[in-house]
Amino acid sequence: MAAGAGPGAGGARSRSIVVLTGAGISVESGLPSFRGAAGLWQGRRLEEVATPEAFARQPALVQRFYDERRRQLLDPAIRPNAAHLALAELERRWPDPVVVVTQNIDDLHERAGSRDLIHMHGELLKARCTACAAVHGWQEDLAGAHRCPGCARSGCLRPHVVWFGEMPLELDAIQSALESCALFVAIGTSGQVYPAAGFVEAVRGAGQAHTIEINLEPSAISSRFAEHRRGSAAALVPALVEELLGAPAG
Ligand code: BJW
Repeated sequence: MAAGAGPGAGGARSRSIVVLTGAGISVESGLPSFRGAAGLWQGRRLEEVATPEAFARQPALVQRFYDERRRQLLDPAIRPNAAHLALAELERRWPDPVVVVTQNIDDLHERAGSRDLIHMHGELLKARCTACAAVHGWQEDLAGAHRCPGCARSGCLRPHVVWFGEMPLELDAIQSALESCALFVAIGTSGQVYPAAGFVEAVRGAGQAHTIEINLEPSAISSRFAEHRRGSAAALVPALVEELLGAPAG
């Protein structure tokens, strides 16, 4: 059980919750993970397409990778699953902040209703101008000639995502949420990509928070968590949320 994280537990201490999500939470919505059997794209490893160097070398190929994923995300069949919905319900009903830090670039958390949400690796439905740095909502393919709606230069738009070697977004806000939380839950992430893989260590270093990993299988950092729940996110996250919301106050 999530020690100290039940409503009312811990006296005046914050009972805020930080949830880190990875590709595994969206698998049951129909979006593939990166490192599973189906996680390759045209026989390429993610590291071959998700770097600034790859984009400089083969921009059309990298744009195509994201264009395909954007089209898939916009397919009406892709919808938030029970895990996304349960986290949104937790945020609505929990008396203290519930911050979802997602490594995912899909928009399934916001569609489910999460509002206190950080997309640390960017968002697929946004494009960024490499000339003026403006970020724009974007639903079309980026391959081909587009003008930046801000500065009107053409050929400067790239997906608003964080590639290997680039700085993840909102790290200061994430760090302060990690330092003050009473419960940290990591859902569906392989623990192979930093700095996200180091968050559990930051939480442990800060003191009192309970830590839970939810995953089909042990991740690369499982040993750093106090509690492990093995199984699918769509089954286990609603169960955890029900447990938390049902915990007696006081
Ligand atoms: C289920 C499930 C179900 C399946 N239910 N579970 C320290 C040590 C070593 C290296 C580094 C280090 N610090 C930095 C680095 C370098 C690098 C890095 O980590 N490299 C590693 C490969 C070693 N990191 C970076 O370059 C980062 N930048 C950076 O560090 O800047 C400098 C800095 C320094 C100091 C402090 C702060 C910053 C940037 C990383 C950017 C990652 N970008 C990508 C692409 C984003 C765009 C896109 O989506 O295309 O982000 S890579 C890719 O991996 C994507 C994901 O968000 C990320 C993590 O993947 P995730 O979510 O874990 O997915 P999977 O597929 O790996 O795992 C799925 C899991 O779900 C599995 O465990 C399944 O079992 C499980 N699962 N179905 C429950 N139904």
